[in-house]
Amino acid sequence: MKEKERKEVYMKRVTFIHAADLHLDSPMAGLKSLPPAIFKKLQESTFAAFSKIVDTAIIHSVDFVILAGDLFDGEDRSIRAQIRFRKEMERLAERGIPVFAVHGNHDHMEGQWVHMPMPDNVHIFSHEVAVMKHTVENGTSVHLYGFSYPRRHVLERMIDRYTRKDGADLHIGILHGHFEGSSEHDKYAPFRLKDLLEKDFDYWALGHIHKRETLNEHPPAIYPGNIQGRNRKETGPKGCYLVELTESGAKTEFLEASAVIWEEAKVDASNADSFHDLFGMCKSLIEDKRQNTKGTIVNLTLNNVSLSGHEMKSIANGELLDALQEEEIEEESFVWVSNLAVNEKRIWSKEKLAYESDFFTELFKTAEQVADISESTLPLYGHPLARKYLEDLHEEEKRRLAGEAEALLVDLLYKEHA
Ligand SMILES: [Mn+2]
Repeated sequence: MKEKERKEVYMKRVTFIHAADLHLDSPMAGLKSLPPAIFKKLQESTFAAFSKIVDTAIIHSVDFVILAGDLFDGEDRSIRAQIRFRKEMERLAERGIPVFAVHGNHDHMEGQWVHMPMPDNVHIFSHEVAVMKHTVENGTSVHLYGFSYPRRHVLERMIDRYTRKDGADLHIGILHGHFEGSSEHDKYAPFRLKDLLEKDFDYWALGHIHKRETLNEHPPAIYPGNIQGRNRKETGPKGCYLVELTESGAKTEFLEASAVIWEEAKVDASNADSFHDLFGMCKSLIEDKRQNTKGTIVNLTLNNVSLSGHEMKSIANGELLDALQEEEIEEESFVWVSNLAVNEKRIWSKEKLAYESDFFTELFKTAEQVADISESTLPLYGHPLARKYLEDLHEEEKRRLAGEAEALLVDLLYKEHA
């Protein structure tokens, strides 16, 4: 009994913040068409989000902070970004909060940059997997394992070089790398879940994949995602994890930090009988999306739109989008519709057409088989100049494009057929 009591009193426990993919000073390229005030807010957003994470660390007075790679967006690490980063590190230093960080494929060590020294509380892992020991105020000791990218392309299975080293109460792996099974990121320092679990660590602080994901619960293996969305593909709230780790398990909590949120939204326009109705629907969606002290950029899709010819024409001309943007005051909690896609109500039903005509049955079958549209996009993606500016298409986008092509074709044929 006594033994048990003592164990409870001396329970080994640490608290920390786990963040990754800060991409500080991300240039937000390709978004210059936004109104200047919003563009400026976006350019500032990676810093604002990081500042909020440091606030969180201070408010919760955590034992330490882990940054799992891609601290800076560019391999040249702008001086502005380093100064801002150092200021945040100094705020943590004043409170005696250490930081354990690795560099990733974006801020790898081979880049040319003006070297700005960091305060002593900042511990950066070198290019070989190493162990750092840290003992927190309550006496709990931790081994932290990690490495920084010596160059951009690290294709080796770095996970094989992580080995648990006895001599600490808790063991935390920091790894900026590619989880085999996810497809949208470069396959650097790949690993499987099995590899992580075999190491017998208490927590895996992952980085590299920008979408938040918990790969495993016990022990936690977490991608916190990036701290601020940088384009329309990086949707939803972004932030960091607050972790309380003990010998018997972990409590994890996601905390939002982003200054601007990207969103995809849909409006079902079936009941809109006029341009005015549709405008009202869009306006009320915009008010639903509005958040306190935070901007929102929305990509809006209107479905089942069926209005008179000239109303459809004015929407196609961009007048609806203009009207929505015009009403928006560029203040802190803005909701900016940056893109408007319109899907007309279909005057044909797929089932009915397929039932009535062998021709359409054949067409739908063919369309389904065109799951891989890479052949059609080859001329574009094969073009050396165009390729530089294009990102690879997600599976979802490919399906959407194939669906749109099918609808376009049927619309055309249906009109002839009818
Ligand atoms: Mn990244």
